Amino acid sequence: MVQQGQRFLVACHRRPDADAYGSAVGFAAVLRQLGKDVTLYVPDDLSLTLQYLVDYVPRVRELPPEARFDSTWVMDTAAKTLLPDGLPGREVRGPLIVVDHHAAHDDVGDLKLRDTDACATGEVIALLARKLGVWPLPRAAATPLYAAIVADTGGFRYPATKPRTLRLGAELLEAGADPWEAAYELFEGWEEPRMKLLASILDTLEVSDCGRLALLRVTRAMLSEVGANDDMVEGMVNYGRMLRGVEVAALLWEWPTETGLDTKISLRSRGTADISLIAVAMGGGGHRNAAGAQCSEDLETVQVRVRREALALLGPPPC
Ligand SMILES: [Mn+2]
Repeated sequence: MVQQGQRFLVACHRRPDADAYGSAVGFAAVLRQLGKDVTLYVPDDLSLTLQYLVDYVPRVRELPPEARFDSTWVMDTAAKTLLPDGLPGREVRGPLIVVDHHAAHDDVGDLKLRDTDACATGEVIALLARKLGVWPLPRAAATPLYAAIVADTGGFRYPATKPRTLRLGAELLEAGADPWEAAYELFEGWEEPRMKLLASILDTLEVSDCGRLALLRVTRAMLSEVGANDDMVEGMVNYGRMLRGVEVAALLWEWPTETGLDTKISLRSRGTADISLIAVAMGGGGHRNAAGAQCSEDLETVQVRVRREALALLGPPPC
């Protein structure tokens, strides 16, 4: 599929995170190295965190109407609803190949390059590049793929970090990725409103059920009070999990829709609790230790439901 084609469309899921966008930029750079014509299509706004990757392969936010492609590759996308806006039909885009590391939510893509053992979609792309003989990688691919892997492993900390992950990290550094640049851009370098938002979110902390459940919340009023946006909420749920003894952390997040306010739920767990079960019960999905859902009820109602589901998962309180 890669060898024969010449015109490639590369994209990633909506509201891209570093794994989705880094994988797309990295794969586009690999294809360029192979002499292919590549269109990197990412219509969404990019968070500040991802800005340091934008120059490696410039993206387009709209496709020219006359564009035709031999194949289309979408990164890190486990469900049809996550496909980017404006993805053209089959006659324009050719076959749709999904590159991913999530267990699939639904049948998306004509072809799948899925490895649920991979720590990130960026790892799947790096292995593909190696197979294609683009190795060592050019820096334009190494930098975004390093970002993808560092982000999805929490800086080589989460259990998906395997010896081979660190070996791949070393090879990406040899190919020109900069570890401090990635760490600063992905995990530090906060804007002042985000820091203030963290303070107000921490203020909502409720610990219950013998210290096993931590609940945090964020409302529209909290966001506007400090001038923060929704991108800045990303990752805040981890502060709940950081508390010693907490097994399930949930962040409840007011989310505007056309008709009113939904509540988004971000879930994290530590240890054996499989919180994807809570997410599924709430109409969402995800991984064992990181999952989420969106409900049409208000924050208070959702909080009661989440607590009930968490108790069902954790069993009766031991204290
Ligand atoms: Mn990912």
